[in-house]
Amino acid sequence: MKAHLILLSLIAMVMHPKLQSQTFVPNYDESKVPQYTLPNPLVFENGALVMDVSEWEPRRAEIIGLFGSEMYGITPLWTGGVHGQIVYENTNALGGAATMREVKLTLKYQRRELSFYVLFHIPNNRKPAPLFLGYNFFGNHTTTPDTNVRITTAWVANSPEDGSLNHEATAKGRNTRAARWPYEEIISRGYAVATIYYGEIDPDFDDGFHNGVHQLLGTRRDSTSWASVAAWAFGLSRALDYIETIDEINTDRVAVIGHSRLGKAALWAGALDERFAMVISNNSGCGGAALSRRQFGETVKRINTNFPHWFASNFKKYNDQEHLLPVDQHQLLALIAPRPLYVASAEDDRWADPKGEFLASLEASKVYRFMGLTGLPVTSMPAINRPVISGTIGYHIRPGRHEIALYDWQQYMNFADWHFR
Ligand code: GTR
Repeated sequence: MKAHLILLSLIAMVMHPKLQSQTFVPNYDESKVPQYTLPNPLVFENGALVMDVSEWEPRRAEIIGLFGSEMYGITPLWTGGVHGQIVYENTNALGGAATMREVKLTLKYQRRELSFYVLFHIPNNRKPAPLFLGYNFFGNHTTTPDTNVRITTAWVANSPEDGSLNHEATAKGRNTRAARWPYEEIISRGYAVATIYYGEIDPDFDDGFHNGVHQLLGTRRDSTSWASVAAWAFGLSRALDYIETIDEINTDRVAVIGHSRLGKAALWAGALDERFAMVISNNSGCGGAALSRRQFGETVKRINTNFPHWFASNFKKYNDQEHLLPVDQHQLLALIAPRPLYVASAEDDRWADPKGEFLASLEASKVYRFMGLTGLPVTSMPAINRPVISGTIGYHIRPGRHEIALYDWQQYMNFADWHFR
């Protein structure tokens, strides 16, 4: 009996996700990448070829359906309202170069409401201005020294350096993430920029979908219901609903941008919502721009174990079974076509699989070329610090770690100058 119990507790220990993640050894050896065949974005599920550009739309819908049911979950149709209220404005920000504005957006659906805050910087000398829209990780107040910018009251990940303890943000976090938001540089180049704290849309823990937009829309979790990445993507579209009403913004020139998990959200937002004129993925990795089938660095099983709320529960079917996935991430990138797309990697960010991000971009190029566009204008991975910006798909790999740096922003603005000229 005793031996029985010991055996049972041993099995329970081995099955425990924490322990499993401790024993996970990521593959960083290119020679150990398995052989794989990628699904062809230009072949329908019934095997028929996509013959001309007019057939891309139905094929695109098919791919969106597969990503929805098998990976990100299916985003419900939005029939609610979006109401904006300016809560703070400084028309003389950044030495007079910009108007800084904080807007409280309230989503109304049936009798429920959810509010979140968008922090804008808009150049005073260029109107309407093209805009970069992206989430931040620790609250809008962490992107600026301005003490008028509200400290988020939403759940935040604990991060002593960002002043967040017990899942609450504090004034200590003010300006800690300014390096990720080079406002002065962005404004001086004639772009507007807007950011939102992602946790106000859906808190980043496994809450059984009882908070954020899941709660707003009354979602019950089942195998295909939209999970957190999809919820964050949805929030970007609702912010765009409001942005479209602002005269100072050129609403045909809105780029959606995101780093890491927020890069995954930016890609899915850009895939679903064609109003985004450009999509930028910074180190988005597994579940973002990197090919799942390579199993290099973070894998499907590892991401589903560590972050069980990011993807639809159906995605767990593909733990250690990447070859069975009906889609891979090059198809996510292809959904952006014909709009410009930029994918960026960092040399030391092996966890996000830089090569897998590059190869997905290269494969997605086939759809761009099918449309008569260049896609990625190179066939092999560019050297470090040799950004490729002259195609419809841009790519760079820079030295250093998993981060969004000024260098990355500079390339995105060069790419935007090229396409938004
Ligand atoms: C990691 C996760 C990545 C990436 C990253 C981030 O822990 O494994 O997929 O999303 O977090 O968002 O910083």
